[in-house]
Amino acid sequence: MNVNRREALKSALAFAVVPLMPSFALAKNDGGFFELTAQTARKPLHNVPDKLSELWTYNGELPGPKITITAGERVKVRFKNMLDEPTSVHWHGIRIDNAMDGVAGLTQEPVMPGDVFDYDFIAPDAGTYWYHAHNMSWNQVPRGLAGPLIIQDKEPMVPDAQDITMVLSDWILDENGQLNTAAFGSPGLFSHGGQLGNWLTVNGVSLPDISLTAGKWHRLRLINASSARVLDIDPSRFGAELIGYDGQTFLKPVKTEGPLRFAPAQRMDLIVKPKEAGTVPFEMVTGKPFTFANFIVLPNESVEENTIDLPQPNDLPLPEISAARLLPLVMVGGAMGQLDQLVYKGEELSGSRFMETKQFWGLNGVAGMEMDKPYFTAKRGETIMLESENQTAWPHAMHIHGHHFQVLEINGEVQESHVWRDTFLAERGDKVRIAFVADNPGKWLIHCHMLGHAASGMMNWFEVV
Ligand SMILES: [Cu+2]
Repeated sequence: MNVNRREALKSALAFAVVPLMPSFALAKNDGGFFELTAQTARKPLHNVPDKLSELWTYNGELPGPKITITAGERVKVRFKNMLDEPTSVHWHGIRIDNAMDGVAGLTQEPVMPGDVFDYDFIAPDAGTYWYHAHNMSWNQVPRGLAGPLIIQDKEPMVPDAQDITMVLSDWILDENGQLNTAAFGSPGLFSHGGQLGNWLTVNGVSLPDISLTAGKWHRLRLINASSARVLDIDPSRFGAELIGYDGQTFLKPVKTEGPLRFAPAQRMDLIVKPKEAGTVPFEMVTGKPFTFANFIVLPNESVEENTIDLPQPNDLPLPEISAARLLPLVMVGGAMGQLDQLVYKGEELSGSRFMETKQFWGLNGVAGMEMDKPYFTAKRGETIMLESENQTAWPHAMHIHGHHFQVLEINGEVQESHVWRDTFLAERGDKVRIAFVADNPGKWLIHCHMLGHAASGMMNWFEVV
């Protein structure tokens, strides 16, 4: 982000009316279905008037409308595709019925232009989740096809007004501040860090003000909807404490120190009770802190209790470590990596074949997936332990569909708290050991959530029978 443009943006913002928080909740129709339509819409990404971008949206909104439902309830969504390209909707992080997982080509046929598909599933676990396109994700998500899915606790910990969802997105903008779709799918981006944007928004707005009230507890639900950018967020800089990751709340709040790496697709739940009125920046703290939203703390006479009870954690199946099947998950490839060690559709890739196939990454030496050859097949109820090793020069955010897993060890260090995740970040050289109970029957993806990496090889599937 160049400084001049930022200055220009600031002066433009001084005259723009910035909504405190867009209202983007979704209502149900008579049949109990939420109506969700993929459609184009022209929106500003940078809030400079006249510089609109043609985006692909859900219901013309950015991000997609917030779908809120209570844990254990049925989610019914009538999805209509009004785009010119087939698409599908994935409900990220939900331990969902396989047929509803929304993976075009694996769990369903893509929804063709003009067609309708009914998603109908039980959302068993409370927490912060999101939904996004899962057909050519590398092209569809960074055009805007993503939205929040909030599974509310049966007894919400704070009132609605203090329960704040923040969808963090980065965008690839050109020098005019418009979406630069010409850069999408470039082999250069795919083979390096992925499609990194150069502009950040919160809930689709550049540098929004988000109102909090002094003396009151707020829950902040952060969703990293970026295509590849790992954000560094430091909750201690604005007095917040961490209460959960990827939809799963902890037993008690954790005071963190310094930046937390926040990978694409991950969620971070925080609580904060601001002491006094004022403006507090919300920053990305990679290098020099960069403010991309401001908390406007409003004055208030009364002060709530010093502590707040966290919701009951979800009841997830505990891995049986002694009986676990250990499998390797070796990430290879990419620029400055082991490109010569990849096999794609049974053929060893070399030389010009990388550019022809656009496959640059692999898991266990294999680029992409073969429909007749799962990475592994698990017996329902079996504990699977994955020993991942990132042998590439780049970070990867590995997502497992349909299951949550516990992070057991990072670089040989046993993780005492065994945090639940659905997406884990593996930095260059990292060895991460995770375990989960494969208890959800069906065909499930495991892939990097740097969407360009997934499209260029870092994707496979497993089956639970
Ligand atoms: Cu990756």
